[in-house]
Amino acid sequence: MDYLIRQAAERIAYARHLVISTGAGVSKESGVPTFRDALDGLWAQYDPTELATPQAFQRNPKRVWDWYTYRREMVSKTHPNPGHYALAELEGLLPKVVLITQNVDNHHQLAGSRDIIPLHGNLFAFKCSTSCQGNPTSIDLDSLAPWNPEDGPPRCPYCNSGYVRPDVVWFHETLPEAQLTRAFEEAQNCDVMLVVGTSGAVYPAAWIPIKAAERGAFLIEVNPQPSELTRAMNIHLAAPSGEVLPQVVEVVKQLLHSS
Ligand code: BV8
Repeated sequence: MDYLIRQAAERIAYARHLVISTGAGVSKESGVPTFRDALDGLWAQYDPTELATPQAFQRNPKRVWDWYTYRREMVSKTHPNPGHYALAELEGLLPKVVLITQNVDNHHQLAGSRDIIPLHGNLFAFKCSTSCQGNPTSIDLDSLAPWNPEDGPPRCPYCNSGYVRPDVVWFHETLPEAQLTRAFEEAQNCDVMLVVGTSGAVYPAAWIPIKAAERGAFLIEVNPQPSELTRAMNIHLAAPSGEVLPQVVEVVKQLLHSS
């Protein structure tokens, strides 16, 4: 593994334009379960891809709202891990670093990454389910009059008819166009891409590393398991990101310091 870490660090240290693409695995060591981890207790009986849909919210707003409340409360007790901080540190070491994330837990922001493209929204942001003032009709939950949580989500304060919902991208919903367009542009212009903690199972996010590879970028994957993207990788560091990313960044710093 040390040899591969050195190989990866050499590519990253001299990258002109590094793009980082992360999935839920980068937050695993923070204690945030990935979609594929069975959630405990009440939620273990539900398939997340069934709950994270507009249809599920339409059918049973309270169940979906309660699932997100459970996840928000769980995530708010967790913190960025050394992997998040290592990725944030790269921004100050290299000429251009852009971080694309599928995650909605806000940990990259908390760890100090600045140039972030959030593809799937944010667990701690809210909007009107009918986009009554345009998409998104952002809502500050703390500014709402108290409501009875037994009744499920509160009503939108603007139209009082739509429900308040999490500002995340559900399955069968399109991703925010500006974010997706920029993510593909960055992927097609980078010379090195670091893919961390994603199964590559969800589209269109899974296309992003493929676009980079098609343009000749050097791809490095960090994932204890092979993913659906491993075949496209030049290097696969088969280790937890919280352990191996700090080691990679340490070698990057040595290389930059000695050059
Ligand atoms: C859309 C936010 C247009 C919500 C999420 C082709 C093209 C376009 C669309 C599709 C397509 N084929 C199918 C589709 C439809 C669908 C899709 O992709 N379905 C999949 C299931 C096949 N895509 C969509 O619906 C997208 N919308 O394209 O709009 C459209 C419109 C109508 C009809 C068709 C198309 C919207 C997708 C976004 C969904 N929202 N999240 C919320 O969070 O509640 S997706 C959610 O699941 C995550 O954001 C993440 O993206 C995804 C996967 O989650 P996880 O499994 O938890 O994480 P990940 O996959 O990253 O795997 C964890 C990895 O970590 C593993 O590999 C593991 O080994 C690794 N790991 C574990 N420990 C560690 C680790 N790695 C490092 N260190 C460790 N310690």
